[in-house]
Amino acid sequence: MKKTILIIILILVSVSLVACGGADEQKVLHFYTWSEYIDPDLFAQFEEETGIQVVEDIFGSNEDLYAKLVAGATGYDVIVPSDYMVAMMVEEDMLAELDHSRLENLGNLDPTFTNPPFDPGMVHCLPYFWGTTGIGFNWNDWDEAPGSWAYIFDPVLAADFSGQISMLDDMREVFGSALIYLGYSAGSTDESELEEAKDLIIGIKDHLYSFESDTYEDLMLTGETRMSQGWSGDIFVAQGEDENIDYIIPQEGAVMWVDNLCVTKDAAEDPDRMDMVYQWLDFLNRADVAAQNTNWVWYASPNSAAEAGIDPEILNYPAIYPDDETFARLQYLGTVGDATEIYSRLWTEIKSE
Ligand code: N2P
Repeated sequence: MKKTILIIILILVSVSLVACGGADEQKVLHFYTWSEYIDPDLFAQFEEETGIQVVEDIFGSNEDLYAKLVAGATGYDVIVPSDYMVAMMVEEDMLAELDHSRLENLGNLDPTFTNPPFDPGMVHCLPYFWGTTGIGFNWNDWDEAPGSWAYIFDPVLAADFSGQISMLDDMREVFGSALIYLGYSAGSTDESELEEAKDLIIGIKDHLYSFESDTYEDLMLTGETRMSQGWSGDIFVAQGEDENIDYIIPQEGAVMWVDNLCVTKDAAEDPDRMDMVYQWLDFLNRADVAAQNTNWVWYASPNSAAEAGIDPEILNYPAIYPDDETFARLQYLGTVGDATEIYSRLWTEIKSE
């Protein structure tokens, strides 16, 4: 009898210990980002140094990220919107302000990126990576690189790879490239230009394998696709597995973007969450960490202190760190204000065609 009582007491004590969690409760930070956009070893390294576990969740486009937050998703601490989306989120008061005095490694950032037009003075966000949106291709199919958007947007040329071309599942990126090919601004708000771009995209839709943003580089590796509209680093990572895969910034020009580490308003309400946020941001901004991260993702880093640790092959790669002549052909997507509705309507038409 005594034994039974003892066992019951023991069970009750252990249950209550588990329920309370005690002082050992796992600290968790929620990071909402693009696919394959961080060296996964950095999660373990950060947890070892700080005891904070980072839980990663993936979105496929700025619009998906925005829709999720607007629909009321809570729990995300650090998110990674691009330039124009930062501007939209700031305008809609969706981002926390950063206390720069809590970020020791801010000085590592290249001054080119520390006063961006979409968030002057980095009041809300820190630059994470930047890159371009061009064409991925396979050298087995070409003697000369396909240096024009015509290889995707001209239906006669696209027919050569019918069913083997992918485009990003990303409204602004798809319109951006089409508008550049047509000679318009990548962030046009002119309805007739946007209609023309829509017709162009619908005109080649039958030749597309899919609109795909998360695994398109894998489709190139398996050979299911031979060409893709894609982001520089993703395609270079695929090149690491198959040297015939390559990336080009077309002659007509291309979109460039800066993705940023931003903090949700939701996190800002909780000082404990903000403690973790500042540790995470400062960790990612450390020179050795930023270098390791670039060496894994193959995107250009806005962290100049990291350069010493970045693989020289990456630093000297003109499609990653473009020369002045190429740079002059790059455009930001930019905010489009109310024209977002036109984009969404035309994008739906494209998707449902
Ligand atoms: C990485 C995606 C790059 C983000 N897979 C483009 N803004």
